[in-house]
Order: sequence, then C-alpha cells, then structure tokens
Amino acid sequence: MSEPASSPAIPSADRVHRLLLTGAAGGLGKVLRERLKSFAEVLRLSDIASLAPAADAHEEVVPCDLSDKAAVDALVAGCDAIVHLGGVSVERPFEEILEANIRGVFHVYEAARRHGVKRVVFASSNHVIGFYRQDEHIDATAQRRPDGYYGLSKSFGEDMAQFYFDRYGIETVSIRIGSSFPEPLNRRMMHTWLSYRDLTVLVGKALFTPDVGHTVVYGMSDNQGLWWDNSHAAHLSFAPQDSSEVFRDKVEAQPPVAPNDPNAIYQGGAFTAQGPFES
Ligand code: NAI
Ligand code: 15L
Repeated sequence: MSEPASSPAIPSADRVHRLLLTGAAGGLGKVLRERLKSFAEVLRLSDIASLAPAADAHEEVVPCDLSDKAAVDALVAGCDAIVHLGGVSVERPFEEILEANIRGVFHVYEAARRHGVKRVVFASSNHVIGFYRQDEHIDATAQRRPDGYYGLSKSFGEDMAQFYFDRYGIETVSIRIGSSFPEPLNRRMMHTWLSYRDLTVLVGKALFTPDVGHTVVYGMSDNQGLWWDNSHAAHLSFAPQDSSEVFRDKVEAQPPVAPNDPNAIYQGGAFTAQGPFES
C-alpha cells in the first residue's frame, strides 16, 4: 500500500448508491448478483452474455462488450463503485485475452476516471503467480510469475490499478482469487479454494475498507497448507470462515496425481502447461 495522490471518497457506511458488477452472467457473477444486494441501493449488472432481466427496481441490466470503449464509458456513468469480474477467465489465445481483459480493464479504469468512481474491486487471479512451485510460500510482494496470457492480463490489470491510484487516486483492491467454486474440485484446490461465503465477505471488505490505496490480497478460505500470506492486506481484516478441509475425504478419493503433473508442481496447476496456440 502506498500514499494516495488524492483522498479516497467512498463513504464508510457499507453501502453505495449504484454498484456496477461486470461479468454478471458468469459463475461468480451469478453468485454475487444475489449476495451483493445489501451493498448497494442499485446493482447495475453487465455482461456480453445474456442476463436474466432485472428482478426489481434495485437491479439494472446493461449489456456491454468490455472491448467497446464508448459502451464501457456509458456503462460506468452514474456508478459509485465497480466490482470488475468480466473478461476471459481461462487461458486462451492472446488476441481473445487482449480484447476482453487488457483493453477491457483499461476501458473500465478510464471510465472510472472520467465519471469520478473512486473504488474498484478487481478480480485478479492466482495465475499472476502461477509459476511458483507448490512448496514455496509467498506474499503480495513476491515478484509476479504469470503462467500464461491470462495470468499476464491479470498482472496488467493489477498494474493498471496501481497506476490509476498513483495518478488519479482511484482505489482498488485486487483479489488474487484462488479457486472459487462450490467446493474444491481436486487436490490443488484444497490449497486454493475460496468459498462463496468468504468471497462475498472479502468483496465487502474490498469495497468498504477505507484507505486501501492499491491493495493486493489473495482470495482463499482458511484452508490447511496455504501457499499465500495475506499479511500485507491485514488492514482489510479479512478473516475467512470456511475451509477446504471438510472436503478432504472426497477429494482424496480421486486417483493420485503423478509427481510430474503440473497440477502437483506449480501453484497455477494445469494453466502452466497450456499452449502454445500457434505453430
Ligand atoms: P466466468 O468465465 O464464468 O465469467 C466471466 C464473465 O465475463 C462471463 O459471463 C463472460 O461472458 C464475461 N465476459 C467475457 N468477455 C467479455 C467481454 N468482452 N465483455 C463483457 N463481458 C465479458 O468466470 P468466473 O469464474 O465467474 O470468474 C469471474 C472473474 O474472477 C474473472 O475475471 C476471473 O478471471 C476471475 N477469477 C475467477 C476464479 C474462480 O475460481 N472462479 C479464480 C481466479 C480469478
Ligand atoms: C482462475 O483464474 C480461473 O478463472 C478459474 O476458472 C480457475 O481455473 C482458477 O483460476 C484456479 O486456478 O483454480
């Protein structure tokens, strides 16, 4: 965390008037559509994919392609804070990542600057550090080691967040989400799992903790054998309540993973072995 160029503006009460949720049609977007309701008078929901219509006057549905700068500018107008989940969420050829994630995150921050939005929660990913080995223990200051174009795009997003704070005072919490699903799907996710309940609490901390500057926090539950240290994000007071431990027997009933499988070696697991996408 560094000193802000100008004062943060979000009120300390844990509620804003209009909160924008991008990526609202996705896996986590659907979860947060329900769970962020109490954080805002109006939740503006956006995605390139189709969305269920607004349920009531507390929801607005605004379709938008993040690669369309003018459309993103209109999307952000009138919003007080942004939870930015939208984009390509797996490893893909560079051009796909470029449009949704790299141009997309620039469009979101530039619109935030133009419309006076002072707080962004950025869905970063463990894949910004995916090439660390599973026997290494790292914190938010560890040099990034992206494990593909997707991880590179999230690394770029974190730098974008830092720049827009240093230059314009827009505050961001970049959450390096581990694996947020209903339950851990394999042995690697025993370390990386983030329950939906803990995700929701962390997004709330990221929205409403004052003076975060640009904070990087690892998004994981209170699992055993953690690879990541959140001491640099202690000011968020994030205390996860869930643990992957309750799923251990189920996960360990799966066939063992070969020692030379990337899922057994690297924190980023299989993402480290994707590509090349061109001959
Ligand atoms: P998802 O793939 O289910 O949702 C992403 C959404 O972004 C989709 O609904 C998609 O239509 C939308 N999107 C893609 N390109 C777009 C574009 N050009 N314009 C507008 N919308 C576009 O992913 P999920 O799992 O919900 O993840 C949400 C965010 O959290 C993503 O940014 C992902 O990278 C990040 N994340 C998720 C993790 C997880 O375990 N679920 C782990 C680490 C990061
Ligand atoms: C991610 O960044 C992906 O968006 C998600 O689908 C999972 O693959 C997760 O990382 C993970 O590493 O388990």
